[in-house]
Amino acid sequence: MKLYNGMAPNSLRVTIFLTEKGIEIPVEETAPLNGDTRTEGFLQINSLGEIPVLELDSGEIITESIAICRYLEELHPEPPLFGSTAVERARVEMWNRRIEFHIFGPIGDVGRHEFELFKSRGQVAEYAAFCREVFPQKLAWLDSEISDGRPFIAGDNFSVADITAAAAMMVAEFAQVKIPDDLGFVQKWMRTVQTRPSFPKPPS
Ligand SMILES: N[C@@H](CCC(=O)N[C@@H](CS)C(=O)NCC(=O)O)C(=O)O
Repeated sequence: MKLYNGMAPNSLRVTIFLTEKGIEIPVEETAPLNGDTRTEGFLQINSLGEIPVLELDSGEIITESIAICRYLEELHPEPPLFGSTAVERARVEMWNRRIEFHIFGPIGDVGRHEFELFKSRGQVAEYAAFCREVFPQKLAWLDSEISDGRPFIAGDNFSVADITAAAAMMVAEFAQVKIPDDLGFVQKWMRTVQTRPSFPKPPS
């Protein structure tokens, strides 16, 4: 197996997942900022020109961070990061999708329509500004959802939904979008996940 991965939010999801599982896979460093994902060679591997990409020993290619994580969960079920029971698995799926659409979506679109990397692909400044407005509203929604005191987004256990949300927060940090101070539950959740050994340490 080989993982094409690099410094990018969706790649980080897989990196955190691997560390949580204690799995090591050979990594081919692939830097979107250097154009590595848009070379002819890489486009043969993933026609969308994106990382992460998992290449299996059979040569089969798996893209999409969540699909890669799911495959790895099948091979290494412990510790479970997609839930252990039917209802837990449904809850994790539900929350992962909610986070992808409502949290990662708007902040990802800020990046897509503002960051230098995407300039040549067309950017709509008004849309980026709109997403900057929407993001804190969505965080307020998340804050009220987790105000029941659960430690993690999908309940009592750390899961891929937390990893997806944490990656979104890293995009927010890069885009210099602050989590509002009055969102105490989201703030508390951030502090909890940031202390996990699998999380990159913020620069001191
Ligand atoms: N839905 C995909 C998104 C992958 C993606 O957007 N990857 C970005 C980095 S976070 C990328 O490689 N971009 C390079 C480019 O657009 O050139 C996933 O979850 O893996």
